[in-house]
Amino acid sequence: MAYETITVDIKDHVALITLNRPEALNALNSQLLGELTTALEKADDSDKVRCMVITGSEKAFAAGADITEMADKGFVEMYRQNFFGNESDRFLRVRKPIIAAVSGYALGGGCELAMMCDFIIAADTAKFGQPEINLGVIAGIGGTQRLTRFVGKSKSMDMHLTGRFMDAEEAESCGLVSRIVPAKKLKEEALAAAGKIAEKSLLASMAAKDAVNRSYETTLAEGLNYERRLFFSLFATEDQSEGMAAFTEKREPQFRDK
Ligand code: CO8
Repeated sequence: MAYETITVDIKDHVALITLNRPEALNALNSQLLGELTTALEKADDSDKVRCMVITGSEKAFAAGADITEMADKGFVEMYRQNFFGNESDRFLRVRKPIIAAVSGYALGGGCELAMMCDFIIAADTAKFGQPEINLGVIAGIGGTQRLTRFVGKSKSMDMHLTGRFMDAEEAESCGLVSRIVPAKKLKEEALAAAGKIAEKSLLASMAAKDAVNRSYETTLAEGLNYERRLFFSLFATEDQSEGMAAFTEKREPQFRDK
């Protein structure tokens, strides 16, 4: 399928998806979100892909939802269309790991998109923000919920109420991003992290993603129970036997996703 607003490169079991609307700083419109979720679903289904990386340009990961697409809409249209809702739901059903590699602006829907990924690697130039308040609205694809879970109530309120931006250092110190790398090395570092993930058993990495995400949805006792069941279930896989045999035989494991 030919995409117009993203590019997709698959190499060494990693799908690199690059947001590509430079004229609008990668602002998210329906077409881009549709293409992005379709590309992720295809990667999720493909035997050639074991991890995905979503990135933007040096100046912007994504500067938010496309304001020009939303400006003239009314409540009824937004509600009937479930604006961005279907794409968000499809995104969250992707089971393989997704890394956000963020350089420059990740604002509004761009910050929310990064937070929907499994973890964020930030360039030292990254700027995160939820500036929707300046437009007379609020975040709409998870910002008030996810940012609060990442950084706590006080900082989340600060970001949503003042619309201020957070730099990479602050984002790392409060747990929004997993690591900071020099901007010039962002793609290389994100692909290296994805490559590491791609070496593991896909069954185990999917289970790890599932279990960590469950921690946001349930009580500690239920989450621990869920984790234990997934842990036990991995003992039905050849990859568990292989991983543990390789350790005792002091060699690299050959995972076969079985
Ligand atoms: N939407 C549309 N176009 C945009 C957007 C955007 N979010 N951001 C930037 N652009 C466009 C600009 O209009 C400009 O286009 P043109 O050259 O045709 O005038 C081009 O990108 C370059 O931008 P600037 O000239 O403004 O670049 P600067 O370097 O001066 O500034 C900023 C960069 C600070 C990022 C600035 O562009 C800005 O403030 N952008 C808007 C940021 C923003 O408010 N984001 C939140 C949008 S609302 C949102 O995300 C809601 C998400 C929830 C949706 C939920 C649905 C259920």
